[in-house]
Order: sequence, then C-alpha cells, then structure tokens
Amino acid sequence: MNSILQQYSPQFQNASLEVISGGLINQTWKVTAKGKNFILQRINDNVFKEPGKIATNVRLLADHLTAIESDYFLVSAIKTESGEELAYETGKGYFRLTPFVKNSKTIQVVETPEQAYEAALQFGRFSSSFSDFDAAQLHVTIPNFHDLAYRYKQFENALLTGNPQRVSACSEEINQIRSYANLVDEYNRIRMNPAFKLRVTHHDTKISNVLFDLDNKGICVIDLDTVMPGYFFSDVGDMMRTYLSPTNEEETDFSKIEVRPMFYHAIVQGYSDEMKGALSKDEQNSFFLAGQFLIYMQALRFLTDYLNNDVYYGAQFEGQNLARNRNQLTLFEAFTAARKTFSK
Ligand code: GN1
Ligand code: MG
Repeated sequence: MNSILQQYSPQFQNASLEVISGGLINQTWKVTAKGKNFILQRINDNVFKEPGKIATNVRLLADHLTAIESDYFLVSAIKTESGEELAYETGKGYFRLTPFVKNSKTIQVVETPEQAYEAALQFGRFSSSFSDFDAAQLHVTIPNFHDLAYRYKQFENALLTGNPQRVSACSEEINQIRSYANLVDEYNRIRMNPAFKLRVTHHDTKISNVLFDLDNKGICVIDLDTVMPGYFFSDVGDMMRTYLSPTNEEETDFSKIEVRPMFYHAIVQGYSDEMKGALSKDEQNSFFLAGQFLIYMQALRFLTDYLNNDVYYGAQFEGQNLARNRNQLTLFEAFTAARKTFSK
C-alpha cells in the first residue's frame, strides 16, 4: 500500500499499516505516520462501479454544511498531492484516506441499550443535518441498493440462472423466503405513498459505523459510501437487524439469536429524538416494518449470493452465505414473534 500513500505526502514514507477487519466489501487499514493516525480504505469497484460518485457526494454534503454554517461533523477525505479525493493505481484500484478522529473508538457489538440509543441518535442527526438539502442531488452509488422489489427479482433470477445443485438443495430456504414475499407488496405500496420521503440516508448503520468518544457518547457516523437518497426504514431497519441480537450474521449457533426489546426501544427513541419532527405519521408508525424489511432483505441477499456461487459477498467456507441466510431468517422470525413486546 506504500506506493498509494506516496500519492499523498512525504510524511507517509515510513508509514506502518494495520488491517482493520469487519466489512465484507471494502478493505480497511489503520495507518500510522510520524505519530499521527489515519484510515485508509480500498474501495471495492466491483460493488461501487464509479467510486468517484462517492467522493462527489461527500463533497456536496460538506459544501452544504459549510453554506449553512452547520457544526455537524463530517469526516471528509484527505486530498492527494495532485488534489484528488481518491488515489488510484492500475492493478490496485481506488483508495481513500481520512484522518483518524482523535479520542474516538468504534465498537463491534452492541452490549447496552445506551449504545443503541447513541448510535440511533447519530444516524438520526446525520439525516436531520441535511433536512434543507435536496437529497435528489446525490449520486446513486449503488443502483437499487435497498429496493426490496429489485432484490426479490434478483433472487428469482438466481433460481433460474444460479448454480442448479445449490438451487435444488435449498428448497426449504427458498420456500421460506417466498412465504414472506408479501413484504415486497408492502414495500411497493410504501414506494407509492408520498408520506414516505426520500432523504439523505446512510444505508449501512451497523454499530462499527459510529464513532464513540471515550465516555461512550456518539461523535459522528462514518463510512459514507452508501449515502444516497433513501427511506428512513433503511437506516432504522438496519440498526434493528444489527443491534437487537447479541450475535451477528456470522453466528452459526442459531440458539444464540435473540431479540432484546430494550434495544428496540432505544433505537426508536434515539432516532426519534433527532427525526420525529421530520417523520410523517405513516413513517412514525412503520418502525417495526423497517426492521422486517431490512432483516428480510439481508436474508434474501445472502441466499441470492449463495445461489450465485458467492460472487458478491465471497465465502470463507462452503455454505457460508447459506448459513448467513439461515441466521437472518432465524432473526426475522424472532423479530416478528417479538412484535407484541414493542410498542410500535
Ligand atoms: C455489506 O461491507 P459492509 O459490512 O460495510 C453490504 C451491506 C450489508 C452488509 C452485511 C455495499 O456491508 O449492505 O448489509 O455487508 N454493503 C454493500 O454484512 O453491499
Ligand atoms: Mg459499508
């Protein structure tokens, strides 16, 4: 990676790099150079076909904050010596360097409702900071990213064109996915309902995308690759998908999957504390649906990828994306069964 860092400034000559694992799509390193820390990311251009769009989006958002004199904290990319927001090298791809925010930390697992509250507050604040910005100006960095109808179509295509052995061995999972397809109709209705607005939406609200200070208060959100116009349920739903259970999508002992109602309330509260004024009545009444949409969509995406020979997410062992699909279906059923214990 050192030749990439050379594009920035001579201070990176003897930089040291440490891999940060976690994401399925991009690769990330912590860089230390002359006593300072940075984050370097390689953007997966199989997934983000036009990485320049990400940089343009972040610049548009940063310019807006400057124009309205907002003190909202957005982590922007450091420019290369030739003034680019991305460093590119043939054969290596696109890279982005950002400062490492001092006295910040990330967490990998949500252990307390307070953490869920803080994160939800941060994702709500992120969207509400751009309430005067026309989200339609943003580039779509991944077309149809959280479009449930489109994801369902991809799944149906995989049944026809995917690995036939895998398709015939997964009839149980396929039927289970099909049995909840009414959610796709529900999604289509929402898309037609003007009470559901397109706003500046993060689309990847897992806990490791929130920076916390040393007193466990949220500072800001990071990983702005999937910031696009979107619906509130993407951000709220993905928090439910990733904060409610003490286990994540990699857990293969499904008996450990559970839904913690206190964490559900913390997400609704934190997000509403920033966004309630902006949300329509219909949106406020759709928090539970948000969780169902996103958990279901992730189950769908993992199964589709398994049927397509793991081309998108990759797999470290045979059957990993099928196991992830089963994990998410288990979570979906636990979430649905817990409905009575939620107020909305
Ligand atoms: C991917 O790589 P990561 O963890 O940031 C995916 C998300 C999924 C997530 C599941 C661009 O995110 O949509 O929810 O995996 N991002 C993309 O772990 O596809
Ligand atoms: Mg991400």
